Amino acid sequence: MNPTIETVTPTDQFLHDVVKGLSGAQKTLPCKYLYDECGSQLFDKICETDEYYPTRTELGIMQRNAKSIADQIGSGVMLVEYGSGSSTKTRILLDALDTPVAYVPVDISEEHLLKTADDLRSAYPDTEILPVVADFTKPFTLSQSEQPCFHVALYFPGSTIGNFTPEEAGELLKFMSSTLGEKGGLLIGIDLQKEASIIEAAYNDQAGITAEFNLNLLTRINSELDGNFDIAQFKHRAIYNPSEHRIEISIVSLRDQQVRLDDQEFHFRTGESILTEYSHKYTIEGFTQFASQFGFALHHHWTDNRNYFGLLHLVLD
Ligand code: AVI
Repeated sequence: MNPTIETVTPTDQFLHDVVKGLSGAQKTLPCKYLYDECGSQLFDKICETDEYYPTRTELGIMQRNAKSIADQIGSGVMLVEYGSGSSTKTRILLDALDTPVAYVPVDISEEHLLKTADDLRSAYPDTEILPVVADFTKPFTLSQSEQPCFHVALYFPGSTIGNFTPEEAGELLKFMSSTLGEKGGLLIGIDLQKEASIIEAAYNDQAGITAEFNLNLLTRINSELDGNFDIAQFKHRAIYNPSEHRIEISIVSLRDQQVRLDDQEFHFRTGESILTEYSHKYTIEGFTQFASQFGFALHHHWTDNRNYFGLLHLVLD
């Protein structure tokens, strides 16, 4: 007799994570679920708002320093990107690098990944494009390039590391250091600490796109998990916590209410929050110190004239 193989579908996993998150004393929802198709489109719109400075600041750093960044990375590299959403920045890098052997985008979203890979294949015929469908926070196998590659450069732009708690970020750095060979390096973007009002404005844009992005998580729960959140009875909140150096993004209940999900009821008090995302802000020195615990040393860094954003090239010590 065949053994029963139990598979956990993405919907089962989503339901499990949502129920677990809403059952704690502080309700939470994992930020990775913010990015369904609608959420990803809203995120792209956030990046275009006047207030959200990180994307355009990082892009400016890449454009102004492409040659110097490419020189630091060196020739004949296999460039591995964690996430594949930033093809504008990737192209700046691929254009500047000396004979990159392969480009390996790693992303959980297969459709988006394969589309990006196809576009890059036509634009860079001399570089092998080897997409990997995987959750980069878990161990995965790197594809082998046909040509010999001298070293691996991990590219983690967008200050996505800031969305991880320090414990999770440490796990990821540990895992990255085990992926890199001796001569490899990590090129990582981090959002830098600055006046709280500038950070808060970036996560509370006037046009309300960040609010829409955040509340879309409830819409997603309603449609995919048959929930009955009344979206109009919740609001977006983003506050900077100066002692933890992070923006804390939540969804706040506007009244006392019950929500049904699957066969369970969840109660919300007026003013009760669901924490949906952290976005940590670092200093160059603080992040360097943090990364040193996992064997990395700062090789070079680039920033903008306002010191809003940092791009760090770290190598294994
Ligand atoms: C993807 N990540 C780096 C964004 C950030 O700034 O932390 C996510 C975001 N959430 C709301 N606005 C932007």
